[in-house]
Amino acid sequence: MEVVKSVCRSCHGGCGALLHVHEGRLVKIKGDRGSPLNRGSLCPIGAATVDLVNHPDRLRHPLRRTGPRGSGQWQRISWDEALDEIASRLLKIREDSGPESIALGTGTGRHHIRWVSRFGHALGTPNWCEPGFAQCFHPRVNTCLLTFGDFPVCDYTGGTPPACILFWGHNPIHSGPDGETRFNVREALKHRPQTIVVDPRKTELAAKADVWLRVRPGADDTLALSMLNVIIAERLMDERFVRECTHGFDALAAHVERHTPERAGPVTWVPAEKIRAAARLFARTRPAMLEWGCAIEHTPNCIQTVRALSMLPVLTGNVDVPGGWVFGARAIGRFPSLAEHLSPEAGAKRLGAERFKLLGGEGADLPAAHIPTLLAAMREGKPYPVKAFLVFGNNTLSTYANARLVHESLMKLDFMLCADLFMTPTAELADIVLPAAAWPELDEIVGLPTVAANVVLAQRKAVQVGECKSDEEIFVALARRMKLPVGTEDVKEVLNAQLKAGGLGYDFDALAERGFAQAPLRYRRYEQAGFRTPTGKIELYATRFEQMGYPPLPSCEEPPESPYSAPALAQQFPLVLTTGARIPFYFNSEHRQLPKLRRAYRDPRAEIHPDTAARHGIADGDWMWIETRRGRIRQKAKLSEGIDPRVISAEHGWWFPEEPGPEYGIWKSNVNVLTDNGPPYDPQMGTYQLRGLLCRVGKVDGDVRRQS
Ligand SMILES: Nc1nc2c(c(=O)[nH]1)N[C@H]1C(S)=C(S)[C@@H](COP(=O)(O)OP(=O)(O)OC[C@H]3O[C@@H](n4cnc5c(=O)[nH]c(N)nc54)[C@H](O)[C@@H]3O)O[C@H]1N2
Ligand SMILES: Nc1nc2c(c(=O)[nH]1)N[C@H]1C(S)=C(S)[C@@H](COP(=O)(O)OP(=O)(O)OC[C@H]3O[C@@H](n4cnc5c(=O)[nH]c(N)nc54)[C@H](O)[C@@H]3O)O[C@H]1N2
Ligand code: SF4
Ligand SMILES: [Mo]
Repeated sequence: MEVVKSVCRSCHGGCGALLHVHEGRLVKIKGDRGSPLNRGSLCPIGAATVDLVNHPDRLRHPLRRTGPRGSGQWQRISWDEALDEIASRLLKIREDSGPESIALGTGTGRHHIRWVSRFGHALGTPNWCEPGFAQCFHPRVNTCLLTFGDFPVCDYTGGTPPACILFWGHNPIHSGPDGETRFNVREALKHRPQTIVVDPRKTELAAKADVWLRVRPGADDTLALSMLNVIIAERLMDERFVRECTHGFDALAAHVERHTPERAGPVTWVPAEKIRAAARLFARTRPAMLEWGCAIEHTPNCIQTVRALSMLPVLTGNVDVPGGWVFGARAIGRFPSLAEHLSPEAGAKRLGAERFKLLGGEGADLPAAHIPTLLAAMREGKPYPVKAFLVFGNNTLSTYANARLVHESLMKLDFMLCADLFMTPTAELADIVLPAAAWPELDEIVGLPTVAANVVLAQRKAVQVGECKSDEEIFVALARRMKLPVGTEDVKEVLNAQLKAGGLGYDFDALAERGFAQAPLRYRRYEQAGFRTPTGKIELYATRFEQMGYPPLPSCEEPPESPYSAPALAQQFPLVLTTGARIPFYFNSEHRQLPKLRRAYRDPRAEIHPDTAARHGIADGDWMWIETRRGRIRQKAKLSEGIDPRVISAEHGWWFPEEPGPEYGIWKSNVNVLTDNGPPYDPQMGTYQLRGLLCRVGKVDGDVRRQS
């Protein structure tokens, strides 16, 4: 038995993992006790890796569609045939319609995410996208890069435990994204910090919190501004830090004066005294950290919500201190993105970039295209046609808002390619499907926490499954087949270039031997260097925002679909719907085909208050329908005293691999049948609304499994 030291990538994670290989087959996975991120633990998803890798339904060779798009008729082809066909189709489309008519898509934080835009740059197209770009994490990253000069992360590894943690729209003990693994959070909780939780559901964290603010979904901006109001009005700030390290405090103070908890209470559904209690507790307990999640990025006021929240640790002096928010070592070098090969004219064609500068323009760290604009270009050919879509690890029909419209858009394509581990309802729409390698089948490096990169880990190829290739290898093979002038180096060369630029002193093989390398954390770096912003300070008043024509101070804005912004609609759809709260058994739309996980969690569930359920004759475990203006789906009712009687929380990512293709039940329980991808969008980022929508519910009669 061979044991390969690697790193789990079944989530954004990075848990150290020991892969046990027998006769070329993965037979066991164990957590690596030596890893600083998990100290030997694995979550249920990571523990199911052997079943994932060896699953009988894995795609094992390339496929070509033989019937009409979406007919589910496929024929096995060789890699040579697949690469030839893809190369010739893409070269023809590029010649006829321009490189920008070819778009690329990928999924959240995948190992190959930067390779996607790299391949786009080599091809000459600025249009690549990821459903988490405008909706998840990158709003936080780009906002902080512009106003802090760097991206702060929670300090779990420096030896000083936090005295207070504010969990806002984030449930990291289940989701643990971006290398701030659930295990580090649980470890910190053992030191019994004060905790504040801002969540519409009574989660495990909320139930144990010192203060729980049961916010109305979508009202986080108003709540955050009222907490800033309390901290400033009651002079709870770290006066020295604010004076020496921030820019624009007086303007902010004047700006939030009217946002009192008393005004925020009725709109946020949080009593004013609770808001005051939370603000006081956070400001008086140091060191404190903010654990923020994607819930704050799921409304069209995403960026200003992020802005307001980011100021809580700043005003209270919890930045760049042990046990608070810290900046990373960035021990992984810049990825060779080949962006320099994209001409300014080609770059200017990036869809949505001109309007949404934090997503695709000068305010973006990694500029991406705006998904609703891209889909419209597929459907309507405006502002120019998008004819090809190359999808590398994304179940588009499941995770993009307004799934019916997404389907209509994809059906209009001339050419679609999908690389995935499994046949999905999205892959069924492709012309060619490629078998992608899962994480134990490829070499990569990852720096965690994401952006901060205090730890650099090596992911190592332990096994080969069928004819699967890593996405990285596919890009290199395609670039070579298309005879592109750049992007043709071996994968290892690219990994080594990054490691060299990171300055840790290891090449890939040396790092792989060790498993990981850790850079020491340093605090109070600003005392020497200041902050990398135009004013050298953390910008409460954002000068870069002002230059780009965006509000320099955070504002609140009711989501377009809410009981207050759309009262007439609320007559018909009286309940507030939030979507996507993570569960520990699945990663977004993945893993429903793994028997162990499916036994632990068989069906989609939506949380509902018992009084609301009773009014509709719904009992715990009953199938209920949930309906918005866009459509209707079914999930099982999970009765919960903790949720507001006016709120429903439905799960995302559901389809049923056990049901017949090509649809695999994608229209039954897919929460994105209910969401909208139309305007208004966040003016800076192009974000659409996934939380705080209007819905109604009812009991499903009869046997739901027989209904289509
Ligand atoms: N309504 C609603 N919608 C949401 C959310 C929500 O909360 N509510 N959350 C949003 C957020 S935050 C995000 S980030 C997105 C996530 O959305 P995505 O990142 O698109 O997630 P998935 O659709 O699960 O896509 C993962 C696909 O990649 C495949 N895959 C896994 N590993 C590999 C690999 O190594 N290579 C390749 N080629 N394929 C691989 C999987 O089999 C799966 O089909 O969803 C968004 N959508
Ligand atoms: N096991 C597992 N882990 C995952 C994922 C997964 O699918 N499964 N997905 C990964 C991805 S892509 C991401 S982005 C992260 C996301 O992980 P998190 O950032 O933790 O996001 P969620 O779990 O979607 O939502 C966090 C909490 O926000 C609450 N919430 C819902 N609506 C609102 C609201 O309007 N305001 C506030 N304040 N709270 C609200 C929910 O009840 C939930 O408890 O997790 C990653 N990790
Ligand atoms: S938390 Fe993520 S990285 Fe860790 S074992 Fe689970 S899936 Fe793997
Ligand atoms: Mo995400």
